[in-house]
Amino acid sequence: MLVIGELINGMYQNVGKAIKTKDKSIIQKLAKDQTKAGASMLDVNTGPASAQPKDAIKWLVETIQEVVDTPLALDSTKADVIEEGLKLVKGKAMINSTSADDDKLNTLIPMAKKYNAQLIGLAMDKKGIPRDRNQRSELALKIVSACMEQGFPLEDLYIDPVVLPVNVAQAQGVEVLESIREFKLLSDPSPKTVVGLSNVSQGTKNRSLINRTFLIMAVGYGLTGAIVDPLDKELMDGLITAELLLNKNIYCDSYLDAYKKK
Ligand code: THG
Repeated sequence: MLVIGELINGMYQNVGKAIKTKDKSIIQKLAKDQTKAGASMLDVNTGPASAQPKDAIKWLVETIQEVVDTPLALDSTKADVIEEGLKLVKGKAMINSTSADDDKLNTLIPMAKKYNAQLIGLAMDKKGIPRDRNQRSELALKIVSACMEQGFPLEDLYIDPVVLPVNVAQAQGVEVLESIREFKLLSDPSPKTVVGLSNVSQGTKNRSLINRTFLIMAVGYGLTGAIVDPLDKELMDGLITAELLLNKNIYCDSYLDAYKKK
């Protein structure tokens, strides 16, 4: 499972403030702590409020790379902001994300090729958030086809079925789970799958429990990547145990420690 740490996101108050005041210590602590907790990639998002997102992403990438080598997922709806980050990233980066819209696909797939980056394709388009599994698979197929036409390696593609909060979109949970299974049939090799897990619990009172339960279920449906809070120890332990029970890891008595160390 590709574990992507979600905590460097301007949506969080402490991170938004750190970006404004150029406080490196907060960002660098989050980079180190998430990596130590088992994240194998870090999501980097300047947040919706950032007035100068290009400057902000440059500063974030440089600040993070001063203290860790963990690969970065550059998370923005603006292609030019992502490209500013890509220019500075040292290892193999991830573009988070393109939608299924033609203009986005025609900008971000070539960008991913140019910088040899991985790419997340969201199963949504300008018409809005998908209604059910069929609409998600239709949009996912459009993304997979565009990657094939443009010669982008499917090994580097992750499709995101778009997770919605359970308190306002309760029927979408099972649609997302079934989509994860259906996406695997779209190509050979199958596209990988990723979710923004914490979306599912936004606005609820049992965030950690809801996140953990949904993640374990999604692993059962074949999920291969997740943007999560890796500092949630019970979440990480549940994830590692789910993969163990699916025979993806080899059992030993100290498997939790062993798999956290990678
Ligand atoms: N898919 C992809 N990328 C994504 C998402 C996705 N990136 C962003 C997001 N969704 C995943 N990351 C987060 C990060 C934080 C929260 C949810 C998802 C979150 N934040 C608190 C909240 O809104 O309640 C912030 C609270 C605070 O201020 O402390 O829940 O789906 N590809």
